Amino acid sequence: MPVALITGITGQDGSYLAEFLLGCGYQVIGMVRRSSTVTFERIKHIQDEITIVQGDLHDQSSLVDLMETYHPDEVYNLAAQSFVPTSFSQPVLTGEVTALGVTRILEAIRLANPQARFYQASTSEIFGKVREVPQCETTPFYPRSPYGVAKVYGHLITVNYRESHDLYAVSGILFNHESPRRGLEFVTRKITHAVARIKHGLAKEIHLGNLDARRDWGYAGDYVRAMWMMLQQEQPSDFVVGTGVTHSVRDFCDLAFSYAGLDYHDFLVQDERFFRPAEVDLLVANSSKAQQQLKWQPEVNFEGLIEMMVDADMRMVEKEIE
Ligand code: NAP
Ligand code: F7E
Repeated sequence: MPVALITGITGQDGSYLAEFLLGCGYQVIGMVRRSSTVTFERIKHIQDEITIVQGDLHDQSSLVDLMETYHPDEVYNLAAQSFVPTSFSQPVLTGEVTALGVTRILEAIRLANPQARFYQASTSEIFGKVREVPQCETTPFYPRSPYGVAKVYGHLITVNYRESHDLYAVSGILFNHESPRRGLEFVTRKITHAVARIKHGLAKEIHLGNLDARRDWGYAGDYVRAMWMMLQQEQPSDFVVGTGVTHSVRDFCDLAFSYAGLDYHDFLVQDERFFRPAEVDLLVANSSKAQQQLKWQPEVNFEGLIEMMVDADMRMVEKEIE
């Protein structure tokens, strides 16, 4: 039975990846950080099938211990401070976890488990103020937030360990991917959750920032498959993963409200608090390398994603008011 270690298993992607790897017959070890309350909401349905262990990307010895104890065949580093606005207010913490945390886990692998295959959760945020459209593996980086800067470090240190220490280490440059398990502060989930609350009379408006920003939004369940595929190749290499289609925040809002029979103009309040000091205006992926080499294709499109998220939030709100 192959063994996979997932950091960030309590997050959106961690939960989908754990489900996927269990389905492939893996023993799944999920690293969680200590907290005073339980953070297993997204994995409670599979909790009995996975091994939960404590560790933290701040703490080198906890990572080395995990490598020595479990000798995972595959390590997926999904843990990060992943919310862009928080990276502006907590830039040092973001650098510690999202940047240096990658070196700590690579060091643990190098010292205690060098045969492991390593996946780093890289991001389209490294392209930031984009130098070309669409963006592919060779597009120059121009991050626009402390999060993006930290992820550039994580990306390049992964390449460096591959080239210097002969590790099988890859960075998956994933564009935005969403789901009913997306954190409530991210714009897609903030919108679909608001749609459900407004529809049920629990809220009257939604406050948003920049409606003109464009993103290439896909479904998280599709993207975790690509992570696994990257670790099954003969040679390690980095891949861009996205749908190749871009939409504005306004488009997302329009479709989500319309799907529930509402007009977003009646509920939207533009709010300065949600604008960013520097914005990423346009992201759209050129995933031809992933399509050709990995044979990866997304299965859920933009409209399907919005419907899935609105439906799930409607069910959630209905349960709350039962
Ligand atoms: P998420 O929902 O925010 O999950 C982040 C995870 O990291 C959580 O499990 C969190 O644990 C954990 N974590 C945070 N700090 C930690 C620390 N110091 N030590 C150990 N664990 C820590 O993120 P996601 O959307 O699933 O994304 C997964 C990864 O892909 C992240 O690295 C993100 O930056 C990257 N990424 C995401 C997207 C996207 O569109 N979703 C696109 C490209 C790249 P708690 O539950 O305890 O907070
Ligand atoms: O913002 C605009 C905002 O926070 C998307 C993370 O997973 O994907 C994610 O980062 C856009 C931005 O995601 C609000 O200005 C408008 O232009 O949903 P988001 P993100 O910043 O793209 C990348 C790939 C990652 O790697 C990250 O970890 O929406 N926007 N009004 C708003 N955004 C938020 N959050 N809230 C608003 O009210």
